[in-house]
Amino acid sequence: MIWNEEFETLPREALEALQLKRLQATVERVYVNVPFYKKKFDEQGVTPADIKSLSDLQKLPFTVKNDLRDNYPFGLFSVPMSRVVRVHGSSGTTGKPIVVGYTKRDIDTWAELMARTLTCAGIHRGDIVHNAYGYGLFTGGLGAHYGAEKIGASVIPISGGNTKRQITIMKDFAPTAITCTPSYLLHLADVAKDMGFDPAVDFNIRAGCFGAEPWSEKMRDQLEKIFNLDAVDIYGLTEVIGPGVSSGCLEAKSGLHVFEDHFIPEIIDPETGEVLPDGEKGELVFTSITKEAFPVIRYRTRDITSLNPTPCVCGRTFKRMERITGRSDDMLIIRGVNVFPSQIESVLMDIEGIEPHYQLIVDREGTLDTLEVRVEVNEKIFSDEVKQLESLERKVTNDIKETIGTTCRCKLVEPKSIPRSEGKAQRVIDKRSI
Ligand code: DLL
Repeated sequence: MIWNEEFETLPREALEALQLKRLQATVERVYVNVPFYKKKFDEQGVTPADIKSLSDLQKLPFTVKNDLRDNYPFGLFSVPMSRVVRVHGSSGTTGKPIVVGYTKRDIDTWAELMARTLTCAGIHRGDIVHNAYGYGLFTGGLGAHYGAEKIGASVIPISGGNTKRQITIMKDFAPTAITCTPSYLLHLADVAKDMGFDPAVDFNIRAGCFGAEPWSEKMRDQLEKIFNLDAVDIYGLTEVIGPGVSSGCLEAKSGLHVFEDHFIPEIIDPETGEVLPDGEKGELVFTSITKEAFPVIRYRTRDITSLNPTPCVCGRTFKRMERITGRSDDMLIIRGVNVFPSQIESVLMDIEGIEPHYQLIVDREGTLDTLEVRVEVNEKIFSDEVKQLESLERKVTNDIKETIGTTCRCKLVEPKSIPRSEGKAQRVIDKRSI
């Protein structure tokens, strides 16, 4: 099922005409209302009147996260505070959070986009949605909440944390759908098992929208099996709106449809800023074309993916972005080799006896980078003979070397010894930067 048939299946030509109209209005809006954009456009020698076609977007300068920090907290808002009905933010790893604002219409737009997203995952009126994304400044909780209400589902606004209570509620309220980070779903499964439940049998959940962090196809298979549900990948970021920027679909489970009537995606070479053709991998850039309070122009997400314009079996005409392999700032460079944590995850998920809980510890010995892969094994293997553990460690090391081309040290650890997350998992500890 498609939530908004009219827009989600627009033929390309009509979609592009709509995008151009909306882009022109947005560029005009920020030029007039946000001194930061006016200054940047003036420096680049471009005015709103220069945007005559979609390809003219390339004349506009990029916006980066530091621009948001420099204008903290409300400097990039393009409406007066009296029209802002909500703010959200994201903390990131350094310094102050970045702050974004929404008008009443922006909140409605966002609810519409999340209604589309939930529908993409096969969630409808009549479903009971266990919403375990965090409520608060983070966009996950309230984003999914408004979308679920819009489609007429019954929302359990459980937020993250207090995991045992979540399991009891999952049993008693019998939700049919769940929304949370993939790593939290894993944690929910473990706690449920500890409490004596089999998530595939004892719960009623058949669908879920998972995102906010990178996860692999292998992890999808595993989560689907553990809970006996269909798992759809959903993507978004605070700066652009929150979740609801793109969504996988139940029919194809291959790539995420970018809601292009609201956001124009581009893929650029992160080094040169040059726009790359569809199919090529690079950094994802978004321009929002309907937002009022906090439009962004050519915002560099740092997320690495490619765009696929081929039609999808689900009937949606929007381009699909490939599953995010990682952020360019999460990409580890180990002795000159580029490594994404999700590549290592894929290798680990293929090995019998290995649990999907891992952490990568990067350090430096002298001038040499070191990578330690700490990963849990199941109870049975852990209590096996030392020899068995050693041979499994060798297998992990070899498989990783074969896939990513770099040598790591593998440390198999006891079940439940890697810290669990209630939101985004911390997969990498890079001691080189401490
Ligand atoms: O994580 C918004 C969100 C909430 C998305 C709930 C999906 C579900 P931020 O906290 O600003 O916003 O983090 C955005 O998270 O730039 C990506 O690096 C990463 N990310 C989000 N979704 C995915 C995904 C929310 N499906 C940053 N796959 C983004 C991989 C993702 N990475």
